[in-house]
Amino acid sequence: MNSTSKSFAIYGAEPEFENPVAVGQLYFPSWQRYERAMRGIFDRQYYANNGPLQTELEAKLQAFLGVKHVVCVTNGTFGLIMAAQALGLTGKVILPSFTFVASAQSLIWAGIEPVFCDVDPETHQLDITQLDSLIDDDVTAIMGVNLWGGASKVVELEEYAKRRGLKLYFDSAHAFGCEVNNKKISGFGSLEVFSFHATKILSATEGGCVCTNDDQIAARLRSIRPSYDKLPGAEIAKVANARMSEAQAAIALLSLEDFPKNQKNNETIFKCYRERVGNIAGIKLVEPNGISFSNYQYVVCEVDESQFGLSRDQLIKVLEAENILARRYFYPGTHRIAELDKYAENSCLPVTDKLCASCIQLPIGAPVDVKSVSRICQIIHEAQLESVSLRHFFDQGSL
Ligand code: T4K
Repeated sequence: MNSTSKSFAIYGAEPEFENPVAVGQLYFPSWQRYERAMRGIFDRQYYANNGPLQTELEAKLQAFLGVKHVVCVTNGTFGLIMAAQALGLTGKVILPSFTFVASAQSLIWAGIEPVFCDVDPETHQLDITQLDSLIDDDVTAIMGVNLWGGASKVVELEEYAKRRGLKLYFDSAHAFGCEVNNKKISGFGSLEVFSFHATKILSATEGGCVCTNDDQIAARLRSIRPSYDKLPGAEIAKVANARMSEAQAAIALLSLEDFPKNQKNNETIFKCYRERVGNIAGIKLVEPNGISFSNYQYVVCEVDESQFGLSRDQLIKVLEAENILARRYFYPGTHRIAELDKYAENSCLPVTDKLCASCIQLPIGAPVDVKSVSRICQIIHEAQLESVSLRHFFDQGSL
């Protein structure tokens, strides 16, 4: 791509990438390994419900994460819904609004009122200094969310929750494999929930797990999951079918085996973005923070419109035309989503609002290599250099 404005695909030129480049890990094992795993399922004639692959996966995850119990489930959202039930939550739960909608929706499914907390402008993680002002007699728990391959202040949150007599758990959908003070995220708070969606570093295509060191919570989770078990000492009011299939577990086992390779590759790609976008005016790369080891699964940048010359949404349109499927995570902010907005009438979330209007997620994982990162960053750089004419193009309503 040369530096003249005419070469942008949004003006009608050929897109930079022939095929769409998605965000997300999008792990696909070799066909041979996949076939071998599926053949085992066919030989055993066993598809789901505590199958041998799910059992093997749970044991391997327990060892990898250094946590006593791993309960694999259909997806991360169901893990969060089950978490609320297993913890016996009632009343209200405080959580950041700057997260995927599933975090708050899990509370609605559990009949709990979400209380939205703002986030730290630098780290994007829950702002612990705001908690005091949000707690009333109905608040029973805090749900921390560990974002962008980083972590919220998990140790401080544990101390805080203990002092205030609140339960604490984490939506760690983005944090698989990350470490805080050289300890794997998995055992902070009463429990932690991971997502194994295809866009995550550990993929089961769809899937997730709940981790806990608490025997009773684990028994409750295992009672809820198959929709009928009543394990001793695990009284629960509601059950659900959240079983993980053997096909999901098969992919997850391969993905776990390849975690070191995928993490390393992400780290290399992330460093390449760091070098390339560092010099572009108005683009600030968010570093994974609060961790001693990151999965580097997310490349998130803040776009400062006044410096960059284009808004975040205009940049996304430029990239989309080039077949780069950058995303505005999280938009519009959980507290602005219909039916959840009613819980935010008295909330004050200026940082969340700013981030929801300015954050862009760029591709990482299997869809990109170092060479394509250079091409993506070059387009962003040229969009900045050509921002006046591109803005004129947008202002004229040409799109
Ligand atoms: N908490 C947090 C903080 C989360 O981020 C999430 C999920 C959850 C809880 C809930 O966990 P899950 O119930 O999902 O396990 C995606 C994912 O669906 C979702 O897992 C993720 N977070 C969320 C942030 O993003 P979408 O709707 O953007 O995903 P989707 O299907 O459009 O895929 C993204 C891109 O990847 C698209 O361009 C298409 C492409 N793609 C996707 C798949 C699945 C492929 O090219 N191939 C594929 O196989 O939500």
